[in-house]
Amino acid sequence: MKAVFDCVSIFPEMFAALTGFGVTRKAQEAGLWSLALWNPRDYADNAWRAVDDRPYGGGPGMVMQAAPLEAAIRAAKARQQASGGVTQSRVIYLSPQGVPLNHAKAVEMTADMRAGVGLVLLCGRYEGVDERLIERVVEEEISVGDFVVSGGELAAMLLMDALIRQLPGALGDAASAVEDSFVSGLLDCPHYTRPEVYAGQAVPEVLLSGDHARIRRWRLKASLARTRKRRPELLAQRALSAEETQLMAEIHHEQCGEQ
Ligand code: 9D3
Repeated sequence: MKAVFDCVSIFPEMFAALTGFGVTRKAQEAGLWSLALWNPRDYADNAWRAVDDRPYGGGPGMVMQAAPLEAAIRAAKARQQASGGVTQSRVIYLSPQGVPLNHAKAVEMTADMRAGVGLVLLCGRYEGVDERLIERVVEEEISVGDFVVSGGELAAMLLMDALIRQLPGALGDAASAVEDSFVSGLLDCPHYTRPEVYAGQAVPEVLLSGDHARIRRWRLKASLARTRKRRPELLAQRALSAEETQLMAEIHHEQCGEQ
């Protein structure tokens, strides 16, 4: 089943970042996913196509009005149901107040899409959208992290990219998605390519050895050391194998020796 996305946005042209480039473009050309864009301005009831107004209660900025957003979302849902294959549409509002996106969530959502769930992604601008619209039609709110961006479009594209690259056949090398950082619960190891010496820095000798067992162990150790240094909370959430425990002990001793 093809993954079906519909995005509601006043800046539909932004989505060319996904449809025009790289893995996501190739996957769309291969028919693995489809996208339809819905501009709420097309559903505005005024000649100047305004879809925002001043907030009740006062304060800075503007709020997106419920009616044109609801009309665009209904049109998106109708297209999904008619597209064939979609058995259920899920309306998601990308919002700073949402549940933070993570890899486990992305895996779950990709599985849902493969099983026939179409996503309708609502992208807000200005200060946000009228709460009554959220109560009426939004099923889930998702944030992409604890930082502020200018609107929901880039967040929607991050989410879509994370889902699309997991679709079977989306990545040239089938192994890439499984070996990804976070799939293993660890940060990735360093990577090197030609030349063998760059700016006086040589590639670690082990990577030139051809000894695949040693290389695998070196990479695992480098991943563990990086994760311990940069993201210790990831290690706290994850069990270690016997080999990983051994490597962590080595890392610990080497760090002590550096003091
Ligand atoms: C002063 C209150 N701000 C809310 C935290 C105002 C505000 C900031 C940014 C209102 C809307 C936005 C636009 N952001 C998004 O639409 C957004 C977002 C984000 O800013 N961070 C992380 N994830 C997301 S998903 C959508």
